[in-house]
Amino acid sequence: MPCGTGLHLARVAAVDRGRYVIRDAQEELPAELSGRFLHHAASSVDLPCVGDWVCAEYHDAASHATLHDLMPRRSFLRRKSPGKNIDFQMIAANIDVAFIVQSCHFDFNVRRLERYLVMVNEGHIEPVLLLTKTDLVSETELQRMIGNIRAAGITARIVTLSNVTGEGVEQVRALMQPGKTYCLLGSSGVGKTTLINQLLGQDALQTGAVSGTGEGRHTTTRRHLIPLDNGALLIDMPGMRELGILSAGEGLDDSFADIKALAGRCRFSDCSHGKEPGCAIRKAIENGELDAAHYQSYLKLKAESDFNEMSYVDKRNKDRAFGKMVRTVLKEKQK
Ligand SMILES: Nc1nc2c(ncn2[C@@H]2O[C@H](COP(=O)(O)OP(=O)(O)OP(=O)(O)O)[C@@H](O)[C@H]2O)c(=O)[nH]1
Ligand SMILES: [Mg+2]
Ligand SMILES: [Zn+2]
Repeated sequence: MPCGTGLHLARVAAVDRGRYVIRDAQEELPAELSGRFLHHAASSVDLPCVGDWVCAEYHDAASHATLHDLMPRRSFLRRKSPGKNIDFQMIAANIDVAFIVQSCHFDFNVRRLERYLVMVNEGHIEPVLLLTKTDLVSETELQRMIGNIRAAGITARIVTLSNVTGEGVEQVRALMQPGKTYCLLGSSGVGKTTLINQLLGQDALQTGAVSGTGEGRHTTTRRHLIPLDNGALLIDMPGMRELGILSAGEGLDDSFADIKALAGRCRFSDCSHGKEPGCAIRKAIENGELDAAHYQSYLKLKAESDFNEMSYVDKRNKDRAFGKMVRTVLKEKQK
C-alpha cells in the first residue's frame, strides 16, 4: 500500500476551482485538500490535477474525502499558463496515450499538430492522431491531409473517423486497453465529446453545435475522467485555445526527430544551418527531402520554448531575490 494507514489510494476524476472529485474502483466522491497539503504546495504544479493518484481519507461512509498526498506522476500534460504569465499549468497526469483530435472540416492544421506533439512527447505520452468528420470531406481531400502530416515527418498512428457514419469509431475502441488512461486533445467543436458518447454507447455527455466555420463553442468546460465498459479510462477535455510551450527541449527533439537526425549529418557539429558549407538541412530542403514549412515550424517552436524558458528562469530568480530581501528585512526588524 503506497498510502498510510487509514488512507485509500484514489484517482482524481475532476477538478473545479479548488474542489476535487475522486474516483475509487466503484464511484466518484467529492474531496478537499488537507490544510497540510495546501501549505506544502510550492506552486500550482504541486496540486492534484485530473488523472493524479492521491491518498484520501474517507468520511461519513465514504460520502466525501480529504486528500493528503500526491503520488509521483508517471507522465503529464502541461502547457505555459495562458496569457502573459510565465508559469507551468498542469493539464492532466498519468496518461498513456493522448488522442490528438483535428476535424478534417476547417480545423485541420499541421503546424498546430506539431505543437500538440511537442506537448505530448514532452510529457512522455504516446500520441495517436484522430481525424474526425470524414463524412464532410472527399476521400481525395482526406488523403491529401494525411500526405501533409507525413510530409511533416510525423510518424504517429493516424485514425480517420466519422461520428456520423460511425466509420473508424471501432478502430479507436480497439486501440484502448483496460487499465490504461487516454485523453482527447483538440480545438473546440472537433467532436471529442461526441466520440466519447459513441464509445459509451449513450449520450451521457453534452455536445455542442459548431458555427459555419466549424468553430466550436466550448461546450465541455472541465476535464473529466470517464471509465469505459472495457476498463479503459478516458479524459474528456475542453477545447484549448492557447498552447504555449515552455521548457520543451525533449518534446521538440522527439517531435522533430527527422530534423535532429539531419542536423547530425551537417559538416560542422555547431552548424546553424545558415550559410555554412556541408549543411545537411539546407541540402535536404533544396532537394525536397525536408519540407521547408516543417523546418520553419521547428525554429518557431524552439525560439518560443527558449524565450519562455529564459523568462521563467528570470522570474524564478527574481522571486528568490525578493524572498531573500523579505527575509533580510524581517531579520533586521527582529534585531
Ligand atoms: N459531420 C460531423 N459532425 C460531427 C462529428 N463529430 C462531431 N460532430 C458535431 O460537431 C459538433 C461539436 O461536437 P462536440 O463533440 O461537442 O465537440 P468537442 O470537441 O467536444 O468540443 P468542446 O467540448 O467545445 O471542446 C456537434 O454538433 C457534433 O454533432 C463528425 O464526425 N461529423
Ligand atoms: Mg466537448
Ligand atoms: Zn546545418
